Amino acid sequence: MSIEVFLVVAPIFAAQKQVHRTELLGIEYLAGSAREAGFPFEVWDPTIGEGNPCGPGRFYFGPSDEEVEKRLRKTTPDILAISCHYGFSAEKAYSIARIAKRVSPQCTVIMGGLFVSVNLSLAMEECGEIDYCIIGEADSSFIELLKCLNAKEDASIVDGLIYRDGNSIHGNSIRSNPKTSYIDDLDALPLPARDLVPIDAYMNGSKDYQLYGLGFRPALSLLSSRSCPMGCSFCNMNLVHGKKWRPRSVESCMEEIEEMSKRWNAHHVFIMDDFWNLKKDRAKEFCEGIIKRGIKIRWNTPNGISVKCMDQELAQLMKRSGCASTCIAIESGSERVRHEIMNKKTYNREIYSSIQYLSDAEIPVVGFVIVGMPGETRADLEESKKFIQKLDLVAAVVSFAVPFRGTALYDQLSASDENVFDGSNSIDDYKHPILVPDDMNAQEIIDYKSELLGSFNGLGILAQIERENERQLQSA
Ligand code: B12
Ligand code: SF4
Repeated sequence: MSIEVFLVVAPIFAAQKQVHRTELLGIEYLAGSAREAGFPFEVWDPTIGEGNPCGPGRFYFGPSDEEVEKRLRKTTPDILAISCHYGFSAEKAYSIARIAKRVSPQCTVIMGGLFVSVNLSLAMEECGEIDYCIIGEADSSFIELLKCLNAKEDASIVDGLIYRDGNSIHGNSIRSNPKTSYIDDLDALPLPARDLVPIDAYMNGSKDYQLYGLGFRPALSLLSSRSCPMGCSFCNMNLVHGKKWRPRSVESCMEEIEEMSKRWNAHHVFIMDDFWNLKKDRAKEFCEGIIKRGIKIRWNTPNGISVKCMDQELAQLMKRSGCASTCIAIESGSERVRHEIMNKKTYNREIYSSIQYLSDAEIPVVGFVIVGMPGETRADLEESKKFIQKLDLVAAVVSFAVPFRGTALYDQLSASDENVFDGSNSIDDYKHPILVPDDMNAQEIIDYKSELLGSFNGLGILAQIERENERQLQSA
């Protein structure tokens, strides 16, 4: 008999009672690999549903301690796996680990996700009840650890594993193996195990996740490649997925999309890649695949696509294959800010022409913009605004810069201030400017953001397009 795994999604906090939902691909991938290796796997996502008020303008999405205890007494797992991405979830994740050990001291607690990948041994230092952590992409390493635990063998050779020397719960000697290997052949992984998660809640919950008015429903998410080689100074995605872009074959993506449509009756696919169009020819093949197979699906790219790899042919193929809208990572309309501050080597002409190709293909474009990077000046922001306002966008999504741990931005700021606020208390943190240019004040940057947001009135247009697309899908 194999050991049984119970995976819990760490609770989250938000400023509103309802948060947008999409499926959690990382967990579905882990569940698929565990099943293939023969380990019974159960998932509990207690963040689904409405949040409970927990302070002024603050809502908690997660279970009470009593609910956790009840659930763990009922499930009695051999392994409690906790998925924790965000700093604001960590304390609650620790509480779940503590309850698990109280209910069943022999239960092994494993934590993974972005939080561990960024903070390494911190979770095990702060919570003695966590036995192991795994850094980064864990599809292989998690299964290796399960195999070792199942066979009661030494696990200390597992790539990216953080463990306690001597296996004492409160042992101080924490060791860690660096994360060195990433999965090159993504086609070899089982498809995300959508049947092991509350998929209806994710598919229909996406109605709240309108992605700036662009999401249809029911919707599922696809990861056609992992990682991105760009290295922007504000991004820490590579701590989970490494720096090398790794694509799946177009064939395998088409099989998954077909399954999404036929088995799950999805009407829409969110392409969640970090750099979907890194190889232009592959992106074209991807669109042609949908067209040739006649898959009736709409799709979009909520994570943004790159302006570096776009041309007229690709934009036209995107449209013909059902691309309903797209987000473009502009970040700043000032080349100086992008190149010297953000380490983003894109050019204004690339931004301009990509948006033109997409608009000509009648694909609505939303632009992502970040404001308040250290070293950015009022003049940069003015230049940026002028450039962005001239672009053919239906909407702009303007975010205040956040120095996430593990980014070059965080390292730069922490070199002179050891208490850099990394925005890890709550999602609400991202709603206020954390960094303000030297020659501006916080209110000015808030006003700047509002003005830029107000420059485009496309959300109404997007809602109309959404209704029209749904009508077409239903009559198809
Ligand atoms: C899809 C996505 C979302 C989705 C779903 C999030 C989720 N929980 O999966 C939604 C839209 C909800 C979302 C929201 C947000 N997101 Co988000 N999101 C992503 C994105 C683009 C992809 C995640 C993904 O599916 N990856 C693919 C899978 C395969 O990887 P994975 O989930 O990391 O899982 C692997 C490992 O982490 C590990 N693992 C995961 N769980 C476990 C558990 C165990 C036990 C083990 C051993 C291993 C393990 O193994 C998995 C398989 O290899 C990432 C960027 C990225 N590329 O990672 C940003 C990212 C994680 N998000 C980010 C942010 C900031 C947010 C928001 C705070 C944005 C906002 N301002 O509101 C919100 C808050 C989320 C919330 N409400 O909790 C930042 C995080 C930065 C940080 N904090 O350091 C990222 C890195 C984007 C970026 N470039 O800045 N997000
Ligand atoms: S292009 Fe996007 S995913 Fe790649 S490093 Fe920059 S922000 Fe991160």
